[in-house]
This record gives sequence, structure tokens and C-alpha cells, in this order.
Amino acid sequence: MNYWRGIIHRYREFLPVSESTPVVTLCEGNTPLIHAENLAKGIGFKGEIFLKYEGLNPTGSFKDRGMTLAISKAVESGKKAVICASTGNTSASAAAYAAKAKLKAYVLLPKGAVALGKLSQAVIYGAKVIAVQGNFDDALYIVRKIGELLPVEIVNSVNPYRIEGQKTAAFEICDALGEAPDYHFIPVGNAGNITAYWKGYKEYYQKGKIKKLPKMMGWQAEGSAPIVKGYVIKNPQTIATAIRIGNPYSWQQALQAASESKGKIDAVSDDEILNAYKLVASKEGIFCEPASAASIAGLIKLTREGYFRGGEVVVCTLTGNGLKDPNTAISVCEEPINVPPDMEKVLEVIKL
Ligand code: AN7
Repeated sequence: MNYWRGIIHRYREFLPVSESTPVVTLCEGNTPLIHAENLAKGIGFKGEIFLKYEGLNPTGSFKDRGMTLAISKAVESGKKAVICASTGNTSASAAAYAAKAKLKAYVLLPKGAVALGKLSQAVIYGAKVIAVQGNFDDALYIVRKIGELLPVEIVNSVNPYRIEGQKTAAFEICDALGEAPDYHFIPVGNAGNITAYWKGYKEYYQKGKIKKLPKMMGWQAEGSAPIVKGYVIKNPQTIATAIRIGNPYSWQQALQAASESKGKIDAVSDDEILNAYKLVASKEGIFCEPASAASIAGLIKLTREGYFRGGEVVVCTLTGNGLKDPNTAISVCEEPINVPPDMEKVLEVIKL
């Protein structure tokens, strides 16, 4: 048998698992690395852009890479329940993997600030959904307190197995390109993913699988940019609800990834995010969620500023699937044109 069996099976030697670890997988990983020539041309980037489309994971986001490991280790250690706070994607992933593992899942969501697709996932997979009348940071604080009180496994990225699993995306990129890219662009919310990628690249470098390391370029939304500003944001705002986080858990690790790699953490506005979101869909046929487009928005911004010399290889992680949040897509695009059931009327619209 030689079918894809998920990231633990593929990258076992790099992960903290043993023969006796029960592997809970939905066959996550192995996501496409898409060569984005149209986008490069459209934004005037004189190098090569590759998009790591993590929206094609089983629950539609990169979180599945970390969740397969976090849930497998929770089962190995005899846990019966898991808990997380989430802007949506972590809860969808936790709920799915908990269902597969026959564990109970409790998810705390900021009330009214989670895309409908993500909420629908958590409920259909059977999690107990708790809407907190506050933001993500409030919910994560409560989850961490509950983790100290009850025999429940926290599956936010405070759980180190999440980072371990997520680093496999960096491995896949290097395996596909045969080398690390020059730059890696990635959205930053709670800052677990940038931490994970940097760890993955460094491990591949130490093993001699790659000969250079990329510069890590992390992007926050302007209204939710604590790392860029250097202080906790009490009431973070952005249309990109997935990264609406004011006090990221892996703050220091994100800064370290940027400084060690000679990259940066910077911010883009909601307008820049939405522009990038529409552009990657219309130029490349890839529908990602708004938060994911922060990586593209950052690349556009730096290209405009003349940051690049030309010839660079850049990877942008598109962290989640656009179908999770169709409301945002519909709200930023032209409305369908209504016509009576009459070919002449349709031809008037088509004007080819
Ligand atoms: C699509 O689901 O924090 O910097 O609770 O869903 O590792 O937090 C989601 C984060 C980027 C930011 N893109 O990643 C959650 C949550 C998407 C996301 C991020 C998230 P991190």
C-alpha cells in the first residue's frame, strides 16, 4: 500500500512519536505548492511565487497538521477530552480530530466573530461550542485556566505538539522545491505557524536536506498588530477574523523567527488584505480566506516598495479555504446580474 497516510506517517522521524503512539489522522498534509505566474506578473514581481495552499487540508486549514499530532498524543496519554479557544479554524480541526479519536471536544469562540463555515464545522463534528462574550484572547485565557483545573488536553498552539505537526509544511515545501525558498510569507495571528515553519526549516537545514534558510516574513492585520506595535492590543479589529488576536501566545518565538532569519513582522491594512484576497482568486483561481491573503498583501506591499532585486523564490502560505467565509467574498464582489428567463436579455449582459 502506498497511499498518502498523513503527516505523521510521512515525517515520523522528525516527530515526537513512537511505535506505540496511536495515530489519529484524516490524511492531512501533502497540499499543493502552486506556481503563481499570473499573480507575479500582475503585481510586477520579478521572481517566482509559489503558493502553499493549506486550504486543501481535511478541515480546510493548516491547523490539521498540528491537530493530528496533538490529538494522537492526547489519546496516547489517556486523555478523554480536549479544549481550545479559537477564531474558528482551530475549533473546526479540533472537533474533527476529536470525533475521529472518540474524544470529547469543548471549543470556546469569540461570540459573533467567527466565520459561519467554521462554526458549522465545529457543530457538525460534534463539539460542545461555547460562545464567549469577549474576544479570542479572553477565551484563550479561560482555556488555559481550565487546563490547570481539569484533566482536559489544551489543543491550542500552547500545546507544543501543534507546532511539531505544523512544521511539516516547511518540509513539504523543501521536498517540492529541492531547496528552501529565499523568502517565506505567512499571516500571523497567535504566531504558532510562523514558529512552526521556522522550526521546520531549521531542522531540515541541520539534517542537510537544504543548504540555505528562508527569510521569514510575517504579516499581521493593522488593527490587530501587537507584535508590530510592541504592545498588547486590548480590542483587536480586522475583517480577517482568523487573525483578530491582540496578545499572541508565541509572540517571542515569532520575533525570534524574524530576527534569526533576517526577515520581519509587519502589518497590512484590511483594504490591502481584501485586494490581495480578490487578486489571488481572480488571477490564480485560488479561493483563500481573508486572513490567508495577508501573506500576499505583504508581498504586494514590499514589491511596490522596491524591496526585491529580482530572481527571488518566494513561498506564500495560504492558511485556509475561502469557502469557510463566503459572506466576505460576496460582500466585496459585484452582485449577480438578475435577468428574466429570456436569451435576448442574457445576450445583452454577455456582450461578447
Ligand atoms: C486562516 O483558529 O488562531 O499565527 O484559533 O485560521 O498560527 O495563529 C487561527 C489562526 C492564519 C494565524 N490564517 O496563524 C484559531 C487561530 C488562518 C488562521 C492564522 C489563523 P497563527
